[in-house]
Amino acid sequence: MISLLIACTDPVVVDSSPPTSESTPLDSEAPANELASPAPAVDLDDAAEVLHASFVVENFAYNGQVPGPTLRAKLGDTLIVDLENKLEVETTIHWHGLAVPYAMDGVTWQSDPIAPGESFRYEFPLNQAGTFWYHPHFDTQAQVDRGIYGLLVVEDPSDPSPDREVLVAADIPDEVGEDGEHVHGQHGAGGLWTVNGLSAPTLPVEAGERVLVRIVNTSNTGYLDLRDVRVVGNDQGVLAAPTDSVLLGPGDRAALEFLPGSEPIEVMSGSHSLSGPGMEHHDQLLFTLVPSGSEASADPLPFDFSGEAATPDPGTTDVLYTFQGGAHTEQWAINGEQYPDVTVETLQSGGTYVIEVRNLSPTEHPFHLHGLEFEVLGSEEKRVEDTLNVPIRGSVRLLVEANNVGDWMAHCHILPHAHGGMMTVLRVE
Ligand SMILES: [Cu+2]
Repeated sequence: MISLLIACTDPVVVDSSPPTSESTPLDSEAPANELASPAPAVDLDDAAEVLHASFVVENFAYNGQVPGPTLRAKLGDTLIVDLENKLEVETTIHWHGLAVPYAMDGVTWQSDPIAPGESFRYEFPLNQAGTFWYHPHFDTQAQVDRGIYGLLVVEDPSDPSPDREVLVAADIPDEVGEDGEHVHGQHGAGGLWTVNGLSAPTLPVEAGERVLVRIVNTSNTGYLDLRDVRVVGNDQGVLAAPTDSVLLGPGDRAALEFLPGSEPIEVMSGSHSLSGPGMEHHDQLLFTLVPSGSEASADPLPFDFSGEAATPDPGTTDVLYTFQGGAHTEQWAINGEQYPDVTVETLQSGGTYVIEVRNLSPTEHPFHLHGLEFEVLGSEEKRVEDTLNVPIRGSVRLLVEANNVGDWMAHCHILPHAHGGMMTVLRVE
């Protein structure tokens, strides 16, 4: 029994086909251009509170599917993933957005990656609800670009259940060439979005349904600029208050609620790229909700938006990161240093700290921190994230509780930038 069937007693349409050990690319037998969630992982454990999956990574896919098997569990469950590496190169799995124990984080700062032919067991409790994803953190830009990633949802049982839920990985194919270096797919260079591998698919829904779409930007370099949508969740679960737009840099996620009546709803990404808003390309259609029936739009789901105010900015700064570099040099640095030749900043476990990230470069950079969440200071409502865009010449101030001991990667999630050195280490001891 897989945990999602236990968790969802309402008639939620989600990953509903019976899992088999023979993976299929998508879980429905939908016509070729209909959007469906990536097929769920098979749960090898009978216990409701344990999700135990077995992955073989081979031919640049987990269990032969891109995106990889969807992992779906509940807050408080334990996740176990056995990974067998049948690639000809080393790999790891990083659990993007989850504050896992350091040894489970999939980074190779102090430990070796998983060699070809070797296996590794990842095991940790799921203590955060939200929309997450998993991907290698070794030769990351080449491995992620070739499709080695999957989606991970941790449900909060206190959240309301939608009538239909769809998980979406938005990606730009062929961003990195065979040499692992060349970026083809930036907006403006001809790259177009796909969702779960499909170009502008339809999503069949019923008029009057409440539809939740969890969307993850799995691209190496692209920005999703979603407007005129109802955003109910971000990286780290339900927002303090819903919003009507969201900018998702690489690695970032959102939960969108759609309330279709009888009219189709087109979901577009606006014009935003590494060069900022409106510079390089036109709006692009991601997918279209196509309702059947004639019911009127339903009322929104009763999410428990806290309305909580942001923590006042203490005004002090404990750690300052400056993002530097430029596309003309392909040299990317934080505080003038390039990974792995970096100064390790240290926080004391139990303390609360302010990190300021300043972008001194002429391109945008999404800041991602492993192992710890941060609150975005200066927001209207309280906003907790793990991936946040830092605009060109802009800065962000982040409040961090140092509650997880480890050497955590802090980096730009534009993967060619991270690969080019824009990565550092924040130690909690
Ligand atoms: Cu960057």
